[in-house]
Amino acid sequence: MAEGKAKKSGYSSEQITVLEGLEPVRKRPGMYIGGTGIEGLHHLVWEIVDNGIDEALAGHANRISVVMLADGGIKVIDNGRGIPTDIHPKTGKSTVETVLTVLHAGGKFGGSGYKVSGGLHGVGVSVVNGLSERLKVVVHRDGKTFEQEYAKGAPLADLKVTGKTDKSGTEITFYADTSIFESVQYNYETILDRLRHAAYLTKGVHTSLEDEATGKRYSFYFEGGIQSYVKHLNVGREVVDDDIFYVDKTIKDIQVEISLQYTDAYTETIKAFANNVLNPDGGTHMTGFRAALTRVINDYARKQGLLKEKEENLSGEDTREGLTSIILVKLPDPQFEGQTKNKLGNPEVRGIVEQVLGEYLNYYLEEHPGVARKIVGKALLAARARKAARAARDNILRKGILDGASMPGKLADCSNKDPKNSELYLVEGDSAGGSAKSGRDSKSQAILPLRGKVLNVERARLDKMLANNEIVSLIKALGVGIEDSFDKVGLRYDRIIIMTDADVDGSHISTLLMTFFFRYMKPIIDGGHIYLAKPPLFELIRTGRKSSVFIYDEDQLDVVLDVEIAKRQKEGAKVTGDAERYKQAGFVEQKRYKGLGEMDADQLFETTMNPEKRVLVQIRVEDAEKADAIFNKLMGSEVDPRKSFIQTNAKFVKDLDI
Ligand code: 0RA
Repeated sequence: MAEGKAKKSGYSSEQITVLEGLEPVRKRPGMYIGGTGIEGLHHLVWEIVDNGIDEALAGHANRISVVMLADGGIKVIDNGRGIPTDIHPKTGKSTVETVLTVLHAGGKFGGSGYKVSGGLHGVGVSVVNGLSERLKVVVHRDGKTFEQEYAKGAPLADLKVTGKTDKSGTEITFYADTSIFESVQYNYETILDRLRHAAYLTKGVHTSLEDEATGKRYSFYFEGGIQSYVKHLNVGREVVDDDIFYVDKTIKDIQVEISLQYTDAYTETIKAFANNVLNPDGGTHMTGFRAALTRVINDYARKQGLLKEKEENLSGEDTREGLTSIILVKLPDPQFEGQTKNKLGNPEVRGIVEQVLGEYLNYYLEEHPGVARKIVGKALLAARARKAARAARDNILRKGILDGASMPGKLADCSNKDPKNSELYLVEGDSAGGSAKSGRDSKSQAILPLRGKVLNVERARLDKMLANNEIVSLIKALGVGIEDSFDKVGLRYDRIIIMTDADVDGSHISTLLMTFFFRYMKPIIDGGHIYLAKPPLFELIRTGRKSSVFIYDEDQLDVVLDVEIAKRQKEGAKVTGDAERYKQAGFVEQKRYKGLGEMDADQLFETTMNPEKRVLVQIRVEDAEKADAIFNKLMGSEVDPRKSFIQTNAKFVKDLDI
């Protein structure tokens, strides 16, 4: 256990604040778990797991296991202290029953009890009980095993001793209420991801997941905690040095853990957590981190004469180029800000993080002069490139290339000038671009063909990007400018639709475009303006082209063939089992489309561009963020992870013909 973490427990039953019954939870589940969809359902699991994590953080548990039971239930086991079993003075019931039936009676809201997991969850195990058809709790404590069962939050009997034990801990099995949740189907990967995270963020904890139905199981333990996390994030990237900086220090009840390592990437990956909850919008811990990093690297560079007296300081951005870091703070009373509570607000955290990183990073650089020189060298290069990029951009802006007055030659614009009724297709290749131009609805649909591999956004700096015609055409066509001159208000199209072949190059180009939008035009993604077009994968041809059926994915192919075969059988047609499935279904041909180029202009419009029939997939920020991560992996300078990545990653590689 790290210093300062294992507080004296000092828990007693009176500390548990009793609020109210569980009725409100069943009436308005959304208030407690966000909703009754798949996310709300998983929230039940997080709630119990987080209680186990709290035990681990308080130094009393090191193992948390989740089992997806074959009968649909979820069982969560921890080896913590076990929920106290004594009679609670306020309720006259056991503390177990109190914790499970009284809202906010987790023992963690009354002040001095140590509560770490914070933020949006931490609503209490009673919420899970209230939303479960059945729940069973088993507690191992003081040499005895206790059990109690509930239905819809109400105890079926008192807590009973059922045996002797030398273990301690809590086991909770619950069956989410099917009359409340839209579905009670849990997702293995989602739970696994959460448990992986928990193991990274809680040093010394083992987490595991088992799915009884499939027999799959997996467990996590990361000796290095967030150091292992940084290592994991940098798989596939060339690191500046193998050594990973790490500090764990507690000042005034605030524990600060930071791990960092530089890579040759041009982007930064910095994740800040408060009490194990990710804060996507940063906050006071992030601010303190940045301040310390900039200061320490500049001071070191000056002291070593790597930065001359007359040279200006390295900017914060320069010092973060290629940086991968995890910042984890733990504090008794986290405050979250902003509409989505995505930002840590506690003002005292800033100075403490700055102090801890300032002091220890400085030691680190002094003790690792080789690493330090490489880090400073990289920041100096970043500064130089930033200046060059600015000069190149200013040059381009001066020439008015991006000013929107002139449209790129390759753009076939739509006649409609109102963005609301305009959309832009970004089409892979000049030939598909040609078909799209002749097939489109020219009133509302504009076409911009993009030739070949657009450009490697990872390696390319803004100056190089602006030297690329395709990118300049794109920026001009959109009318929003770039970087300092970026303004979403100028956006000339309401929908920007990426249309590529369903093959390696196509997925590469769409990943790349999404990465470009993510890095340089995020507000456009936030606004929901970016889409992927889905061209058909198959055409089922009947005699006479008119009655063709276009199919967009393998599942749909199965369904359509099943339906058609059943229909024909019902109509009494002879269906021979040996024939190909499409023949059984009464088609003469099943044609596979490998690319947009195989369709003529009319077909392309009908299958992929016609607003009445086409399939569009809206790109959300999470998708673009994933694209960005995939991009980093694909562009990483090491070959092996790239190869294994392509072999194991389904989504983008699914329809590829490799
Ligand atoms: C109330 C007080 C204490 C621990 C817990 C609840 C507790 C709850 C859960 C739920 C799942 N696993 C859990 N483990 C512990 C403090 C215990 C003490 O003072 O001994």
